[in-house]
Formats: sequence, structure tokens, C-alpha cells
Amino acid sequence: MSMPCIIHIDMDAFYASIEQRDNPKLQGKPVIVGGDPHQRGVVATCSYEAREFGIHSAMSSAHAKRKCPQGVFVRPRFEVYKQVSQQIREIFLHYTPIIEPLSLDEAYLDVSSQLPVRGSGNLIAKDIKQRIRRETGLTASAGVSYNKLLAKIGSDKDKPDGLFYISEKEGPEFVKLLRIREFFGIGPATEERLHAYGIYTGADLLMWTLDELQAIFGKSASFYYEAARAIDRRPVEAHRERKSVSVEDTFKQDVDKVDAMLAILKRQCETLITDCVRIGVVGKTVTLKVKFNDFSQVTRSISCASYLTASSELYSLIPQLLESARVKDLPIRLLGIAVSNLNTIDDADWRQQMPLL
Ligand code: DCP
Ligand code: MG
Repeated sequence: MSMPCIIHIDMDAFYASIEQRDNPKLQGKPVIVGGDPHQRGVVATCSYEAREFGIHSAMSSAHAKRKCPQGVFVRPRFEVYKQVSQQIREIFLHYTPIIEPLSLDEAYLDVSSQLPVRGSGNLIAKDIKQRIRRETGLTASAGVSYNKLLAKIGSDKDKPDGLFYISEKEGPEFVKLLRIREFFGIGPATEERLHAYGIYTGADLLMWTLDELQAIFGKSASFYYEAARAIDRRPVEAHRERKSVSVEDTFKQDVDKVDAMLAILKRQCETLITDCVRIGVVGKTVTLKVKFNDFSQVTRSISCASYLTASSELYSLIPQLLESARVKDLPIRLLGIAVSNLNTIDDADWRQQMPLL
């Protein structure tokens, strides 16, 4: 059987590009989409012009305003973003039915079966990009490779308007040079833990046996063992419906003080709400996950009548969840929270979530 061909498409500065497209006065300017800088709002994204000032997603709008006083702050219009998202998904359907959307602006496409007809993954990706540009007036970046891991990293390598291909031959060398945080699923907390082990790059990861990685990654060890070898067996899953959004941290040293737990969970609430906004969902149920140092695990949930749209709202539920998990002064090795019972976000949710301009 021939190698699979996976394309990862990610729109460039998605919300900000749509705002610039729809309002010519914003073109060429540093545009920041998000909440009001005077009212504790947060940056959802910004135009490439604004990125030159060091502005990025999830930064406070007030901080962004200080970095770039001439920046134009715009409120998000989720209804429009959802429409464009729908438009690009229809474009993808012209190329393959095997599409796995990850958020409003990105998706994996498995185009393996199209190669005999259309020549190569590169040609297909080029065609998709052109079509997106023609039909939406926006640019996208594409990563083309033989698995999801490489396709996703590739789409980020040549942004904006990029097209990056990684062949089967290049894969292993390419992975060796990656910084560890570029691997799927490795956030700042895990990155720090890996640095403590002296693991900074894909090449460093390669030196560890599967058994050794088990101590670091637990259940995910084999994924990272293979990833270091440029192998990723995850299929592109069409019709996969996201059921929850979650965040969790495993600690270098067990945490046993409730105050410290609350501080960690507060940060996690902020990350979780930011992730929900990026993915375009809101949820009604929050679940706390606690793993004790003897590896036993408990989860506790609360469901609310309305959608949880602000991190403070989410955090207000945490003390009672922690209480019911009976964590009092027991050493804990992992804490995590998830929201489920999801719906797609709309402008009304957003307005509740953040004070706007
Ligand atoms: N988003 C958000 N909050 C974040 C990250 C993203 O609300 N912390 C939203 C706004 C983005 C969209 O999700 O436009 C897509 O996220 P990306 O990470 O793909 O960022 P962009 O498309 O804006 O920029 P890039 O060109 O780097 O892909
Ligand atoms: Mg994007």
C-alpha cells in the first residue's frame, strides 16, 4: 500500500484577516480582535502587522494596547467567522470526504485516495489554497506530509500563505530538529518537565527508551516514542465530534497544599476558556480530575443551567469540586479540568464573556 497523504490547512490570522477583508480601512494596519483594553479584555488574535509589535493571542488587551498604542481594537463577530468556516469546509469536500476539523480555522484532510487522480499532495494543497482565496478572499497555510504530526507542524512553517511539504525521506531528520514544544500536545508545563530531563529537541527525545518515556509521559509514552521517529498512526477522523475541552498538568513534585492547588486551577480555568474560544465552543458541565501520588484517581463534576463563558465563572465552581474530591493535604501528582456538554459559541456568549469595545 502506498503512503498516506495528509494535508493540514490553517487560515492565516483568521479573525483579523476577516475584519481586514470586510473593512478596507483596516487593511495594512495593526488590527487586534478581542476584548476592550480598558476592561480586562483578552486578545483573540491580531493581524500580522500587529504581530510585529509582539502582540499575540491570549495576551491581555491592555498589554497589547501598551505595546502598540496605534493598534485598532475590533470586537469579534463569531457569526461571520462561523460562516467562513463553513465555506472552507465545503471547499474541502471537493477534495475528500475525510475531513477532521480542529477549530473554526483548521482541519486535517486525508487525500491519499486522490493522488492517482490529482498527481500529488502539493498540487492538491495548492489548489485548495487558491480556491479558498478565490471564494473567501482570505489566505490559508498548508502542511503536506504522510501523517498528522508532520502535516500540522508543516502548516506553521511557512506562514502566512505558506505551503510546506515533508517527504517520507525527510521526516525523521525534520523531527530531530524540532523544539520539544512543537510536538503535538506538549504545552508549557510538560515542556518545563522535559527540559528538566535535558530533553529540548526531537533528537534528545530519540535517546530515551519506551520504558523511560513511560515514567515521563505515562499512557502517552508510545505516542511520543513514535513521534520522535516521525511516526504518527492517528487516522484523520471525519465526523469526530468534540465532546469536551480539557487541560491538565502533571507536577514535577507532588502538590499537597490546597492554596497551591487553587492557584494552579485558576490558571487552568483561564487556559480552558481561551481554548474554548479558539475552538469555538462553550460548555455547561465542568469536571475536576485529581490523581493522587499513589496513582488513584477521582473525578467530580458540576453541571450549570447556562453556559460557562468566563474563567471567573468557571473558577467559582472549583473550591466545591476540590472539597468533594477530598484532596485536603493529600499529595497530588496531577490536576486537570474539563468542560463538556458543549455547544457552538455565538456572539451573545462572547459578549457575556468579555467586556467589549
Ligand atoms: N483564537 C482565540 N484565542 C486564542 C487563539 C486563537 O480566540 N488564544 C481564535 C482567533 C484566531 C483563531 O482562533 O483567529 C484561529 O487560531 P490560530 O491559532 O490559527 O491563529 P490565527 O489564525 O489568528 O493566526 P495564524 O496565522 O498564526 O494561524
Ligand atoms: Mg490560523
